Amino acid sequence: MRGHLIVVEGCDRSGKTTQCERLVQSLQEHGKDAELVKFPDRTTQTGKMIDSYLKQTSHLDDHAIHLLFSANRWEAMDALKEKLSQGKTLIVDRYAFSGVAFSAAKGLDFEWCRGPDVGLLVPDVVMFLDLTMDEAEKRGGFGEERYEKRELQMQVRKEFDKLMDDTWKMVDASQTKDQVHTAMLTIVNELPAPGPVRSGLWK
Ligand code: NYM
Repeated sequence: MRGHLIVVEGCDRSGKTTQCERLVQSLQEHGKDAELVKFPDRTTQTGKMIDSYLKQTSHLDDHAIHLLFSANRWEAMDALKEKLSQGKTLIVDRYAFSGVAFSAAKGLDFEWCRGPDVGLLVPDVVMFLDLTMDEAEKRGGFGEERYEKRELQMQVRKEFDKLMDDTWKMVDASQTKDQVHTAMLTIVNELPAPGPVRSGLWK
């Protein structure tokens, strides 16, 4: 049986990365072949350009960086497909939904933003770690990277709303770390057995 493709999305400071790591660890401890995948993957050629853009050491046109984020996903697709077919469950920290939400929040056309990612692998579930901006700020404020500003994050949240459908699972990220973890683990454990790997996101 193939593995599940599980996407975790949320605004910055929602605890996503910590929870993704913990989820993978828990699944492995329960004997599941699970692996963490993170977008952007900052190790590849496109990832290095994205990294320097995010760290504000380079400037790129908004459209160009949007396409780079998408390319960074496309170049990973064959390998991810192969892993899923081998039975690996993939926990994906950000995906095309972040791509659209962040670029549209900057003012790019929403439909244009979806275009480059049309056809990517379709996740079996998207979990959204939901946290209000006040709660996010209580966690020590945002960092130094591009996009880590209150106004932009508020707009990102609105763009995420437009992308949600009934396959998404909302997780209240204001709970304790243990509660969030349990909620995520329950969602994963309740997923139905997956069918064949599906390409064709947003088709
Ligand atoms: N981001 C992430 C985008 O703008 N577009 C994308 O397609 C993706 C995957 O990059 N603020 C933004 C969201 C984050 C930033 O992500 C880096 P992270 O998870 O902080 O490394």
